[in-house]
Amino acid sequence: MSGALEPRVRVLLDPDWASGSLVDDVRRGLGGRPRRLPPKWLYDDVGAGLFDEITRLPEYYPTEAERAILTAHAAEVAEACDAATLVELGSGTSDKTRTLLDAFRSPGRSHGPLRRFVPVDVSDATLRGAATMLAERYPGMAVEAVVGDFTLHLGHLPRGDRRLVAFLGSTIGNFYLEERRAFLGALADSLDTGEWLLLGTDLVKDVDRMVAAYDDDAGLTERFIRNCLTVVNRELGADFDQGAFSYAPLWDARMERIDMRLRAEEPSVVRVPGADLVVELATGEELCIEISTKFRLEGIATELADAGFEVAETWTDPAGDFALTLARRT
Ligand code: SAH
Ligand code: AVI
Repeated sequence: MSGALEPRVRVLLDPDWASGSLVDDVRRGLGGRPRRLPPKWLYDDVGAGLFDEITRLPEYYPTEAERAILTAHAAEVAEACDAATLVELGSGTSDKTRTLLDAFRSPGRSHGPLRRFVPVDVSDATLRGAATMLAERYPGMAVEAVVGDFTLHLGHLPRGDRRLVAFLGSTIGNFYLEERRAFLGALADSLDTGEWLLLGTDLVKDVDRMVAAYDDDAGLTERFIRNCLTVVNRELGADFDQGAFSYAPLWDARMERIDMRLRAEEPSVVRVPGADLVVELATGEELCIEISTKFRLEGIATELADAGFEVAETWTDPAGDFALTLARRT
């Protein structure tokens, strides 16, 4: 007998989410200007697998930088923070999170062991795999996974039990500025005074290193970004031709973000029957598939304060590539 509790999985996404909600995003995003898609559509099973491979690329430094911070400081986080429930937004494989869970489950922790872990992700299969693995690894801790969208479902997360919300990996950098403000505000609204946020953010650094992280030699990031066209083709019967687009990642120095685009190399007429849409693209026209904003420590503290959080502590890795910020809802 392992003593492991079966993970509970709550599904908040509608059964037709992959097609239904995508229709709205495609009409609004690809039908408008600039032509955009929300990054959640990058993470079907293929995309989730590609992201996992990206985290092991030599050029993609954020994952190991954040892991180094967690390894060095997870015990301090667990001591500083009296949470009994850990919620993880955009949890993916929850690989790095194990370091945090180990610290929160340590018998020496003065607040007592963490009782519950709530990973939240749109990627159903990845989430279920992680939840099963974690339930086995931490017998006695309840794992209550939520297949949900963190832009829609923050109000449906379990309440009480002094929560810490972890948002790791710099996934917050994938929001546009106005979306980030709205997200942080909604997150603050969903927390009670005194509850906690642990936020991972990639920091501004040498431009060549940042660009290389999104333009890797193995071409995995390009495949990851292109995968969203495959998703729209499959779910909405669109006829995007991958060969008509080139991958164009660039550093936007004004907004301090990497901008991952697909550029039409020839005039294209793309039909998206499932969204009742025809997209006409001229040569050189771009689809903005994902941004990855890079941060500065002062900016993080200001944005958190504006949203209703007070920074308790910020840690960086020795190279100063990445930051982890523990903040409290005021
Ligand atoms: N936290 C992990 C994974 C980051 S990748 C890490 O640090 O490595 C981003 C994750 O967020 C993916 O697992 C993706 O499926 C998930 N995701 C993206 N948009 C989402 C949304 N709107 N709601 C919930 N999960 C989302
Ligand atoms: C999940 N997110 C923080 C990744 C990033 O670095 O912005 C997604 C990614 N896109 C391309 N490579 C990685």
